[in-house]
Amino acid sequence: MAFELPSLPYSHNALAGRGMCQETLELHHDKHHQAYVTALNGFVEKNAALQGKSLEAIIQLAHGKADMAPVFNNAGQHWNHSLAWLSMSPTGGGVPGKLEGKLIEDFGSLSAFKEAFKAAAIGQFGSGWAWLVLAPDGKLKITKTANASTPLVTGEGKALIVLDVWEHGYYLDFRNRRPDYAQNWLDKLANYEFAAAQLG
Ligand code: MN3
Repeated sequence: MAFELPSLPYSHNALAGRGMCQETLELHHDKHHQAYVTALNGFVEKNAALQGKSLEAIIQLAHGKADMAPVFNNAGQHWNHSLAWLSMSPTGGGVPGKLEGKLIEDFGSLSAFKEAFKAAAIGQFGSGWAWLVLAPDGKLKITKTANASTPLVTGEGKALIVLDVWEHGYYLDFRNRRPDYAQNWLDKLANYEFAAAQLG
């Protein structure tokens, strides 16, 4: 069965008052994300080894294989974007107590967490992603990946929420100002309720 573009969990203009305009979501979700899904389905159609496999299994299978780089890139981008939409909310920015306690435990303070996350988002040279993960040692950690890579293959932990720092994610709203995009996402868009729910 072909992979499908997941619907946005909010309307295209739901984040417009919080720093992400309707056109950004129309292009980013309906065009960019759809293109990754369409390309992935094209590869699966032509390669029996990929058929019937979950998205996660395809990502693991293609990881590190030069001849499967296009498969990895499109599968990874499908997975990363699917999580990225869930990582934002029209009521984002509020940190539930349970998660706040753990952020303070693992980063020292909420503002220290945000500074570290922002530094990762800024420090990712070129295209990529900044992540809050639950590391194998049980601590919350921040990590970044390039291009289509994902914590699914880096072994850094379970991805809780992710920020897309590809330029297509922020250029309409913030032009070249990635630090402002990251700060706005942390303060007004990030779905910390979803991150907390994922902690279990
Ligand atoms: Mn993107």
